[in-house]
This record gives sequence, structure tokens and C-alpha cells, in this order.
Amino acid sequence: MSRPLALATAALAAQVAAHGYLQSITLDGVTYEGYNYWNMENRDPNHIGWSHTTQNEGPEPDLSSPDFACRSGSEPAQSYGTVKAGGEATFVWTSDDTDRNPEGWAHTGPIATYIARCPDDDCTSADKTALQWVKIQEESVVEGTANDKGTWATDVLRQTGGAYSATIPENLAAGKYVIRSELMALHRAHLGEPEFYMQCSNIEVTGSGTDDLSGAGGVTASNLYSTSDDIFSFNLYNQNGETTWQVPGPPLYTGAAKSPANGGDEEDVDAGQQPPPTSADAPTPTPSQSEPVTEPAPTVQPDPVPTGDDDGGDDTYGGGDCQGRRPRKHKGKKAIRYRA
Ligand SMILES: [Cu+2]
Repeated sequence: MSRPLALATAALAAQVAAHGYLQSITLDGVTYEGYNYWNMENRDPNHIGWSHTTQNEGPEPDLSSPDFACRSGSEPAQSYGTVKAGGEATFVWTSDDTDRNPEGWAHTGPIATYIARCPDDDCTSADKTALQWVKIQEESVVEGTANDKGTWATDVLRQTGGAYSATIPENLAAGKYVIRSELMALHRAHLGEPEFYMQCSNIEVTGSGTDDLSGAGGVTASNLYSTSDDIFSFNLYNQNGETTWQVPGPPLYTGAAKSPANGGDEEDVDAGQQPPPTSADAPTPTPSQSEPVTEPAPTVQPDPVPTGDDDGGDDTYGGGDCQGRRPRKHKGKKAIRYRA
């Protein structure tokens, strides 16, 4: 199979499989570069995404590795994007392997977003293994059933040019934070190999919020998930009728905004999802009064009946095909403009 010259010349990307990376992050309407591994010549020196050395756009398989925090060999970005508490962060994920991923992000699964306060209010030298992550957004099945016939958060992301949004909690104290966007892929979860893709970025939160997250029950990256979590045995190809699916990881921050792609109709965060009682008695913010943070989700087209070449996702990554998703009609990517 021939590949575009641009890819062929990116020697390090020779084994690119159907994975991806965070291309950009837009904060209160200003777009910053994430970390474009293969675009070194044109990389924005002010990128707010942490650098990494992931060579094949691939997932991080080891929950206990330091690489699980912010991807392989990650190091802090030296710049920040600015966003007000209650503001909007929009993440755009894509792939440079346009042969396998003509629509950018190919996989199916949930999305989660975490945030961690930086010690000494400095993220540029933060220890990725010590950051205490608090989940501020999560979404799994958006429509239909919790299997490959349903529409998952990353399916909606694919249909919106790779974009999803999270609301910065309204009550978050001003200061410097690392925000961690994570996409999960389920096509090999039944083999004990769910895929986790993450990217860290530096943000400076402004406003008059009061919660510095010190009592929010944050956990280090190596404690986000466990191989005993359901995602390590979940079968995407079971045609059951469940319409919900619990995103793994720590509980959602009590002041998190509803995930708008779910129409805001998620159940209220219940007592079982409260952080430990060490939480500060911060007042519970009222639901966000801002505009919904994503454009309305496009009408979801049901998947075509699988064809004979659908292998049920028993593909391999790392030298093999990791498409995990039938190609759909190419809708084109959003043009990304970076600030000057
Ligand atoms: Cu992949």
C-alpha cells in the first residue's frame, strides 16, 4: 500500500497504525497546538500540549507506567493556554495516517477529561507521576446500546471533525493546571487490551472560584484505572441491550458540568460518586449557565450491516491493523487555525 509522501518521509512514523493524537485545544475560543509529533518543522513553539515520544500514534498499554500519565516520554509544555473557570475547552483528535484513518480518529469508546493542580502553581516542571487527577468530564454511550451498534462518545467525536468539549468547572480556583484529555478504545477490550490514548496540556484558569482541588480526591495517573476494571473484559461485540456504560476511573468531580452531548440528561452525581469525605465543604456550583459547550451533535446515522471483512476487532496493533472500525464516508477535517 502506498502512503502519502509526507508520511513516508516521516521515518519515525513508519509503523503508524490506526491510532491518533491530540492536534489542538481551543480555550474560550482561542486555539492552541496540542503536540504534533510528526510536524516538527512547523510546530508552534508555544504549543501547550506536553511533548511525548509516541512513535506510532499508539496507545499506552501499561497502567502503572509513568508513560500512562501523559503518553510515552512526556515532558511538560512550557506555555499555557488561558481559560476562565466555567469556560470551554475543545479538544481535537486526529491521525496522520490518512490511509487507515481518513476520518481522523478511528476507534470507538468513551472519553474522559481530567485536571490536576500544579504544585507551586508551576506546570512547566511538574512531576507527571505525582499530579493528582480529578475527572471533570466523562461520556460513554451517547445513543443506542453499549456495543458496536450503539453510538459512543468517540463516534460523535469522529462526526464532529475529531472535536469534543469539556467545561472547566465554574468553582475552580484561579491558577495553573494540567488538563488531560483521554480517549479509550474498546475494540480489543474483550481480549484484555482496552486502549488508552491521552494528552496533557497546560492551562491557566482565571476567575474567582474557590476550589483548588486539594480536597477533591484526586489520584495519580497510575491509580486512575485497574486491570480489574470492567473495561478490561468488556465485549463491544456482545449484542446486549444495555444503554449505559460506566466510564472507568475515579468519580466525576461534584462540580462538573453535564456532558452536553448527552443532552445534559445524565443522572445527577449521586452519593456513591462523591469524593471521599475529606472534601472541603465547597458549595456545590449551580449547573453551568453558559451555552452548551459543543455544537449540537449531528444526526447519527446507523451503522451499515457489517460486511464479511469485519473481523470483530481481533486485530493487533504494533505492526498490524488497528482500525477497529469500518471506514465511513470521508467528511473532511476542520481546518485548524492557531493563534499568531
Ligand atoms: Cu489504534
